[in-house]
Amino acid sequence: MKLATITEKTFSAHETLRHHLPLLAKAKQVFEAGDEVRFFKAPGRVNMIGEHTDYNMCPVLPCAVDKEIVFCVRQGEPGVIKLTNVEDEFEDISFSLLEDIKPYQQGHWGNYIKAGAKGIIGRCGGEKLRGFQAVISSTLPAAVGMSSSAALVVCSAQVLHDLNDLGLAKEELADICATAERFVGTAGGGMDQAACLLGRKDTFLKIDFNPLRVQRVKAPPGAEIVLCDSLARAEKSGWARGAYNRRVVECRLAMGLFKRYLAEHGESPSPMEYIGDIREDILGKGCAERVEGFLRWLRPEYDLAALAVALGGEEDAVSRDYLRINEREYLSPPADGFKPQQRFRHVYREWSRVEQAVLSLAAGDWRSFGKLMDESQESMAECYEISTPELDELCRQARQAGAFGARLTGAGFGGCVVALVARGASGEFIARLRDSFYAGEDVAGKVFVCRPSAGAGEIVLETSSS
Ligand code: NG1
Repeated sequence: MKLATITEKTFSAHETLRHHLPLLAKAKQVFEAGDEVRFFKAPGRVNMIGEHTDYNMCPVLPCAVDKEIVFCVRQGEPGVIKLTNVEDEFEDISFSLLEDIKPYQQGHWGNYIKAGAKGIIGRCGGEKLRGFQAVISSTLPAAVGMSSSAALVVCSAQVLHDLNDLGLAKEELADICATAERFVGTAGGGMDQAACLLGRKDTFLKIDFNPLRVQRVKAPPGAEIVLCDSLARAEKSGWARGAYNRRVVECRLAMGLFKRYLAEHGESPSPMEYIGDIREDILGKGCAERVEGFLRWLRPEYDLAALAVALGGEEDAVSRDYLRINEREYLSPPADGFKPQQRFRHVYREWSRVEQAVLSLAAGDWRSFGKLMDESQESMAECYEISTPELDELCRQARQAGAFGARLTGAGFGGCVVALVARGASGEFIARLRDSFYAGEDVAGKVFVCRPSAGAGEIVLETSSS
């Protein structure tokens, strides 16, 4: 569609684009009136339950939501990507797909765009790819646990994919984007990219990994999702990255120790790599009993020397085999010791909560669902140590204000709480939280209702006058 034919009226009439009016004005400044443009969106996600389970190949239960990043795209010079953000605080970026793509400094927003491009190049090669120029706009808050980072990665990959007619399945694109986002430095799992790409209106997604599988579950018609910002920030490109990567390593260590435990108890080795492999079809009957025995066998904390003894190797070998984050980095052992027992306990039980949550949804039992959310929060605070005093307090006040359940959502260490509230009661719920947690201040943009929405893809504008 020619840019000149797109009016403010067209934008305002569209259910998504009407939230991105500054995008049209900016595109008209940056592009020529005669340019053919296309629009793409990538939504954020809210994870309802199943936290820090994805990189352990255990299931999650998120939904894509109605807050998103939108790209207005025109074809660019071959092999070059250029981006302008509607927000002036984000500088313009430009890079070539034909050279080795090096990251900007840590925390730069352009790294997520580069990650998406790198993912596509890694899968399809970069030589023949058409480049693009885009102006981008977002209604997705950053660093609150709604995966704005994954939305950028996915949108960049989706645009390259569609402009070049690459014909990949959404599931494959999700896997590519999940691997690609590690370019930014977190050893993350695959939940965010899968939720962003595979979302559907009024639907929760039960996502299993290795291989990626999605079961679509109807979102509770009798309940609403309310997101509440704890106002504490956890920049995953900053300090929270180390705290996140530590959990990934501790789970890896827990699996190494689990295999040692089984060997010490006379079991022959089985092909297990992740906590999600602790299943009857791999391990045989009696998984839960073995897990209970293992939890009793583990010590609460291990330093590197104790790990070497428990794993039966040298300290150097433990570092090499377990502490690696990416090609460049290894985790430094934490001063308070590794805590595989607590981490394992959270993940294994959280997995079971996800399975139960799906059953509660099918039964229309939002109260049970809410109770599972509360248990998840307790486990994240006590065992996984990813909650904060603000998040704990906000969850408590959300329950007092009438939520069926409330828990932090996303990586933790700050960001948002997700609360499940009876349909029609969100107004009263928000007012009560405003008066308590937010001490009567304006909560616009801090507490809001989210709706499960469609996943990433092209937005087609019908006609210039519609
Ligand atoms: P967010 O909230 O987007 O930082 C992170 C990981 C997920 C998942 C959750 C915890 C990335 C890109 N995302 O999400 O894979 O592990 O934490 O459940 O690392």
